[in-house]
Amino acid sequence: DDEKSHYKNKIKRLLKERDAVIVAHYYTDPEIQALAEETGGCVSDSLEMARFGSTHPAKTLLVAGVRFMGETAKILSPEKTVLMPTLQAECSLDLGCPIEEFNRFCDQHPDRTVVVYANTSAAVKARADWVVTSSIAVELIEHLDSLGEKIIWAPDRHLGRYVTQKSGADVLCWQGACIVHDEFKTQALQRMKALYPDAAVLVHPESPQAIVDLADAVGSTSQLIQAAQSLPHPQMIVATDRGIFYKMQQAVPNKELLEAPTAGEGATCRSCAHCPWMAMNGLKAIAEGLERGGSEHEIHVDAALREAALIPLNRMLSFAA
Ligand code: CIZ
Ligand code: SF4
Repeated sequence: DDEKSHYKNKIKRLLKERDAVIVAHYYTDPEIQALAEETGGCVSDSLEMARFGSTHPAKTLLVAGVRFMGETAKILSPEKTVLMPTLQAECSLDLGCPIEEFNRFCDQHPDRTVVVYANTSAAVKARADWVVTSSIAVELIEHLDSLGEKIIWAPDRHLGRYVTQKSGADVLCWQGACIVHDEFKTQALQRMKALYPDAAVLVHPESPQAIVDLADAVGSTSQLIQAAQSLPHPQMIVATDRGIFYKMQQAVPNKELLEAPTAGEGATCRSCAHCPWMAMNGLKAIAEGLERGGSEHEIHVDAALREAALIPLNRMLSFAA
């Protein structure tokens, strides 16, 4: 409608004026992903967002996602201005792993290599030996295990359990969870599988064990999009944020994508399976972020933290390369 096209036009003008590009996550709303694509930005997982932001020549990055993604962009590209639609877009994994407690945890286990998920604050990354995203978590833990290292994993307990099972490594796990993936419901998913016997079940490993056990494919957002292409099934039941449907449907235009159930007993849920913080990245907020910048929109990372966090982040990028 009129208001939307007003904001879209405004955003396009501001992107040019500010020499800016949109770096959007798969979980943002479809219109945000479409706008990122239309304006030469990227839509991807947090690993590719980091890579795209650090290699793109634009002076300004507008990160449509959650705060840790903006911080990562700033750590990798301190010379760039990093703006976000809102700095209030948090993540339950980041919030559930405060640095003081995490430092105490690590101090109690000095013999362990510290591996943290990208969904953490700059301070937690600064304490870590390695940063990982879900797309490389299993490979990295297998690699460290083959070197005989014992591991601290933080913050997602489900992903931690998953990589432990896959690798057989000695992993001590922080007990955080993603409020979106933690909500997928086993019995409702079993009923849905019975209703759609030809469907494959695609699951993000931030989901509970019982959901992972029902999966035909388990993987990061990018890996789930690949699985939707390579599996022969005509329908896909997808257990991750429904924002992923935008890019997944582009990849498999002739397949039917169904949301895995979250709302407990009964039918599938249409209002769940979407991260409330990702949903804060609307058109209006993006326009405001680009127009105003300043303390409500610009990401700053303390110089000492930045230097310390850059080391495990660069290790992640080299390992993934
Ligand atoms: O759950 C998230 O926020 C994910 C999947 C982040 C990422 O690595 O792209
Ligand atoms: Fe964090 Fe979960 Fe939202 Fe991703 S979907 S940003 S892990 S709360």
